[in-house]
Amino acid sequence: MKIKKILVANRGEIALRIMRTAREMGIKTVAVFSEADRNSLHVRYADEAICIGHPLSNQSYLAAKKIIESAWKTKSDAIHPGYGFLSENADFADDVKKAGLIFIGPDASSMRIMGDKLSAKSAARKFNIPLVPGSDGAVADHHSAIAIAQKIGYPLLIKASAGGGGKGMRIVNDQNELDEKIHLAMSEAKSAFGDPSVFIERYIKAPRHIEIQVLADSKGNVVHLFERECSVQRRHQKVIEEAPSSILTPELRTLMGACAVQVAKACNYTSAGTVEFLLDENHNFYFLEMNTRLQVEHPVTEMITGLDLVKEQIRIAEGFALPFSQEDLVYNGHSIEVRVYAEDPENNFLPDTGTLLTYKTPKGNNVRVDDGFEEGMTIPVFYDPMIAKLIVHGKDRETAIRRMIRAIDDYQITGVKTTLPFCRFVMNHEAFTSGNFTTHFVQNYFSPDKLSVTNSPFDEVAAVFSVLHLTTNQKNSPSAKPAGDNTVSPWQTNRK
Ligand code: MV4
Repeated sequence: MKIKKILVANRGEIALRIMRTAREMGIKTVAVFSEADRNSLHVRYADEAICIGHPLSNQSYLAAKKIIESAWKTKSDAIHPGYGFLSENADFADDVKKAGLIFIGPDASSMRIMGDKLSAKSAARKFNIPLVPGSDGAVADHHSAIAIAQKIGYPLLIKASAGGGGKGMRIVNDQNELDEKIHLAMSEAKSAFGDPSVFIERYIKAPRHIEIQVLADSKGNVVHLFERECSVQRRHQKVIEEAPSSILTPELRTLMGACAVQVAKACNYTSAGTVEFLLDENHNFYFLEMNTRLQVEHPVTEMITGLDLVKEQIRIAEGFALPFSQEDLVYNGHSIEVRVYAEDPENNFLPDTGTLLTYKTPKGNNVRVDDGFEEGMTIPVFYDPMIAKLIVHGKDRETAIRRMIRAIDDYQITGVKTTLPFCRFVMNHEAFTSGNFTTHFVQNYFSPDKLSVTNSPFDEVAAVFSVLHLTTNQKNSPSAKPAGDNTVSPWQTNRK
């Protein structure tokens, strides 16, 4: 079925990003907004806009009934949930369908399987996906917990089945701690999620977080769009993402990609989804969980594949088969994204909401800024303090890092503190530039005093290069080709 009008049940940069693609496809757009977002860009950009209530999320962007009624009122055919808010709410996906509307995302049944970590693991187990050694199901009692712990060894990790994204996890160093930590984890899980089920896994000490983007249509075709490296995180909040990962070999990429496709098949997935893996120091990988939504960091995948993931989601929701097979898919170059938050990295990343007195985004070749603000706008206190995503592409990782540093330097924001200086610190850090880092990067290397050091390790290299450049230019003809990025078109091999 051809979709003619989409209601976007979200706000900020992702609402705008979805509407742009809809517009390119000739699809009308409807914005919903809270009273705090009356003057925001997604409201102005949409063809129609409906106020759905009070600034508090549970009275606006989480108010499923009001959103579905807005879709009816505007005669929308479909709802795109973006990320966060209702995007992984299976009941909402069901209600949208029952209301005669298309939910642009997976089926509620896939969301339910993957929303519960234990059912996700048992679905994956049936498809022989590598899992972290641990309990096969919820921890039943004291004796079975001790038996499992002895089998897998310490340290181990207790996780809440209803958790995810790091919520409700506890490390257990030895048997003395086991009982107490299980009880703590269970009561925490019960009060946080209403479900006390916990399970045990071996604790992987210094992993990398690698996730695979998948696309699945309603005809049973599933492909992967390679990986994203998301190891640079702070308190389970991703800060920097890149594609490809500097640590994967082509063989490992193919293997993990094939596993991700199997995970998608294990829950009859459709639409765009992400399969998360941990990679240990011996390059063993383990399936962790699946995110059943479009992710914040999806642009790095778009930059290296030339695809528009929202367009693919919409085409899949319309019932079309994927227009490519796995063999058609190639990636080109390297892409990095940094998240620009209104947070003060010198003050424990405290949210710093306020007005963007100066707001000038970086421009130029292979720089993309996905944001939802303009100069003079105020960042509302009610929502996530992300101002923008800054994304670059380059022919290789070093080019992308240099471009990112340039773009960070070109970004001008005053009025609120941002994480840009922190992102510059990461780009310049030897552990990052060498590719030799883990999920402990921030904990291992960052302290606020590091932000005053602005000299790049590239500065020295750049100085050497400029001397070399001068000497070679004297020898070469002035028409010598500049070292541009576009020697190969990234897009020509992507589509049949
Ligand atoms: C783990 C782990 C080590 N061992 N599981 C954190 C979020 C959730 N998706 C799973 N997480 C982890 N699970 C085992 N068996 C370490 C983490 C973890 C982590 C994972 C990915 C990215 C950043 C992280 C930071 C701390 C802990």
